[in-house]
Amino acid sequence: MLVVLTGGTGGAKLVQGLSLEAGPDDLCIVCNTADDFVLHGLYISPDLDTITYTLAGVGDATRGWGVKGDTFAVLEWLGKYGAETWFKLGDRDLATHLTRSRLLREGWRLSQVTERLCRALGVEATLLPMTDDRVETRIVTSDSEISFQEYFVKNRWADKVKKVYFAGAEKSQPVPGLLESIRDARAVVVCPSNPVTSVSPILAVPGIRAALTGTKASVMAVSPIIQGAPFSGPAHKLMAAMGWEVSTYGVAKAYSDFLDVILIGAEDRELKARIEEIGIRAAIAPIHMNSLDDKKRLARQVLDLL
Ligand code: GDP
Ligand code: FO1
Repeated sequence: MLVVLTGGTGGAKLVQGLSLEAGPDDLCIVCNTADDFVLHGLYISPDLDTITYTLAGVGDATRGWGVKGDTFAVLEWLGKYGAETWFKLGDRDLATHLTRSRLLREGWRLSQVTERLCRALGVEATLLPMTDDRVETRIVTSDSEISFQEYFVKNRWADKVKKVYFAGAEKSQPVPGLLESIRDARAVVVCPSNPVTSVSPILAVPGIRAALTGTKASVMAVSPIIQGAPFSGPAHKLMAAMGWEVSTYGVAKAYSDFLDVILIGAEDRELKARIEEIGIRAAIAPIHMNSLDDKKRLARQVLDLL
């Protein structure tokens, strides 16, 4: 199988292309869960939901999250009661969080809940949360420590970040079958997801990084950075906070212990030699995904290179 590591919005674009080009049966998608949080007493798993909705064909591709055409009546009434409304939970999306939260309370594991939600929405690919344990991205600023959603959505990534860490990661375990999937993969693809807050939490789950280093399968990444800037979101700020070079080279370096190939934009062609000096092949391709055709074309390129 093709094993794919991903976060939410950026990763979902390539996942959609790969599902269309390789077929959903060939995909084992390992998804970040360190963005998960509890709001209104509900357990919310944004990246899992973005991937599920995208593959089910019900995702809002313009926003990159939530359900296409969703309404916000419940949120409006929550506001009347003084509840927090900065995180825009749609009415249909809320059904997902209600169901997930109930099943978790009943003792189901997150991976079991995910499988149930995927089947209910007709998703044929295998979607695995990176862990069934609670791992939480924490953002340390000069005067506080906040959750990822507070940093990303509530504060619109305006805080100056001093440190990022993944609470609970050391004690977490990969979900059953995940390490074996990497070991037996025909190839592994690291999506163009935020390297600090989407891919690093997956790598922080004990055993996953070693499985990637040890697998015989070739491991390829698509860069989320072009000309020193992300296509969207705060990856540049977070990479700088980690002390990484903010470039496609910085992404390749962060994955250098397990990466064989990285797809980079033509605009970054002058970085090719530096990347290849650290033992990673750099292949040039159009890595933007603004349309469904872009997603399919990039996915085809990834599959051809593998
Ligand atoms: P999140 O969980 O919602 O942050 O989503 P991801 O971590 O999966 O994706 C965020 C990353 O996707 C950002 O760092 C963007 O630079 C990257 N991204 C968004 N659109 C594109 C695109 O069209 N092409 C590439 N190569 N990367 C993209
Ligand atoms: N992102 C936003 O920027 N604003 C929102 O109000 C928002 C709501 C939301 C609701 C459900 C969901 O699954 C995701 C949502 N996101 C929202 C996406 C956001 O959580 C991030 O894109 C990811 O967590 C980053 O990985």
